[in-house]
Order: sequence, then structure tokens, then C-alpha cells
Amino acid sequence: MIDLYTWQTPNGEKPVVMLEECGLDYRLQMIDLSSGEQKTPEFLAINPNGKIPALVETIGGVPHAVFESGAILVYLAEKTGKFLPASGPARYDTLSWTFFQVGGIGPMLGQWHHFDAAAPEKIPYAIERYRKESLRLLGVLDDRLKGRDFLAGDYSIADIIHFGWVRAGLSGLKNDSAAELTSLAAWVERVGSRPAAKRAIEKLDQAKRAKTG
Ligand SMILES: N[C@@H](CCC(=O)N[C@@H](CS)C(=O)NCC(=O)O)C(=O)O
Repeated sequence: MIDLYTWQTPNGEKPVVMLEECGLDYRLQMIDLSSGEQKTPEFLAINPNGKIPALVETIGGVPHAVFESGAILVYLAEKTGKFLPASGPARYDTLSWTFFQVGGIGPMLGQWHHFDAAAPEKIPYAIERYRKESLRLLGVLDDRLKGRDFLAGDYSIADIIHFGWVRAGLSGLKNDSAAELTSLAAWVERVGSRPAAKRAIEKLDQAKRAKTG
């Protein structure tokens, strides 16, 4: 059985979409970030970095933990043989765009949101630095998607890993910059219309409400 430790955030959503796409059985274990459950000794034993998502699969009574969303998606793709080509250029194309999210889109949009909306002090230099880099990265995705349906050939973990972040990023953008990212906006619609993506969003929402009341 697979236990997914997660919360309703763009990083937390990625493996839920993947599990739904793969049709695997799993249990959602909600880790309430607002009450610090990600830093308990029990959770740190699963992910020493104290962040969601993390997955534990118990096979033959032996639990095996995987953390970092990119590693979790690769693990599930290799387990099922889905959404990541097994070899050759298509595999590395998919991995390149997958890790573009982990190393670029996630950290940059995350810092932008932090300095723009969450930081107790408004620091114009920090807001501008991360806003500019986030828009540049979103522009790279938009260019990539011109004339293509998905980031790396067929629908893959590269699309799954970007979906929540790009959806949140575009909805947070004021009209001016979002208007130019038309290929990316069309891709968000395309990925978001998949039944698995809809189920994942709904299941996370329900599980969060069940936990927080
Ligand atoms: N690189 C990590 C990032 C994970 C991450 O930043 N998770 C956030 C939620 S979106 C978290 O757990 N934050 C709680 C904390 O830092 O205490 C991944 O892709 O899995």
C-alpha cells in the first residue's frame, strides 16, 4: 500500500495527480503545515528535510520512503511504466523539463509569492528580482508550448509536475503579463480538463477540509 504524506499546496498536489493518472491505490495522510506537523519526529523519519510531499510504500511488510516531488514522480512512473519513456532521447527530454520545474519554476515562484504576499516587510528589490525571474521562466514554458500540446512529447511527468505551480502562477499574475502567456494558459486548460487532475484537486480539498474542519 502507498501512503502519501501531503497538503493542499502546488508541491503537495503533484503526486496526487500522478497517483490518480496511474490508477494506483493510495491513502492520503494529511500533514497540516500550519500546525507544524511536517517537523514532528515521526514525519522527519520519513523526510529528514521536513517538507511535503513524501511517499511511503510498504512492500512485504517493509516500508520504503521517497521524498522530493521529482523523485516521487519518477518512482511512480518507473513503478507503473507510465508518463516517462523508459529510455532514449524522449526519456531525457521528459526529465529535463521535469527538473526545470524542481530547480526553477518551484523555487522562483515560491520566493516571489513569499516576498510579494507573505513577508512581513515589503522589500522592493526582492519582489522585483523574483517577479522578473518567474516571468522569464514562465515565458520559457510558453515558448516551449507554442505548436505543442505538452512539454515533452506525450503527456508526461513534466506536465504533471508543472501543473499546480503554473496554474497558481498564472492566476496570481495581474492582467498585463498573463495576457502574453497564451500557449501556457491553453496548456493549463488542457491539463486541468483531464479527469485525473480534477479528481486530485477535489480529493485534496476534501481531505484538507476533513482534517481542519
Ligand atoms: N523541493 C521540494 C519542495 C517541497 C516544499 O517546499 N514543500 C512545502 C510545501 S509546498 C513545505 O512542506 N513547506 C513546509 C515547511 O517548509 O516547513 C519538493 O519538490 O518536494
